[in-house]
Amino acid sequence: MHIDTLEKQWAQIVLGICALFVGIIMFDALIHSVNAPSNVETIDSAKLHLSEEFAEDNLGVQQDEKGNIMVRMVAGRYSFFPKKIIVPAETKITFRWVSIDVLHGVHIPMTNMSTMIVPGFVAQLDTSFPKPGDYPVLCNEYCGLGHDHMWSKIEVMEKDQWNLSHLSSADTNGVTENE
Ligand SMILES: [Cu+2]
Repeated sequence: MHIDTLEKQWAQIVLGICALFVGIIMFDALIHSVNAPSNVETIDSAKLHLSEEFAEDNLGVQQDEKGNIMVRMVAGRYSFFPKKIIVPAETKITFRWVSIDVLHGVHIPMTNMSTMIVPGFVAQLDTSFPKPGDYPVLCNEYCGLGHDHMWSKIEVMEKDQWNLSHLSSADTNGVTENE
């Protein structure tokens, strides 16, 4: 079969572009751990307050005996609850998000945190904050008239300081011990 030289060159350019895109996706997935959320877990969104895990007292930051940090958050029109949490920088943190009403999204700039929060499902993601500071938590799925105002804040502390504040102010700031 005869293929024109010019056509061959264009085919090579197209294949090259495809290879570049696949390369970028692989690089982000393997090096920056930017992956599609893969946790599938259901929950009754209408009964979150009655559920053991997402009852009000249980929200926010918790740390188990091994030192693993888990954050449980509820999204509802038009905020994320608890309104403010404090976590350490440069530490792996597991976030579990649920919605109390409609579809929401959560995006935290400078991290890999960007996922939908689908009612009826638990969105779980591991992330870490590169440096101390205030990080905005933004809803990136249109959820109603107040969507523009749907945001909250995560305060990220120096790793060493966080341990101290965690011990000294256990019951404030939404920081509690895990039973
Ligand atoms: Cu929203």
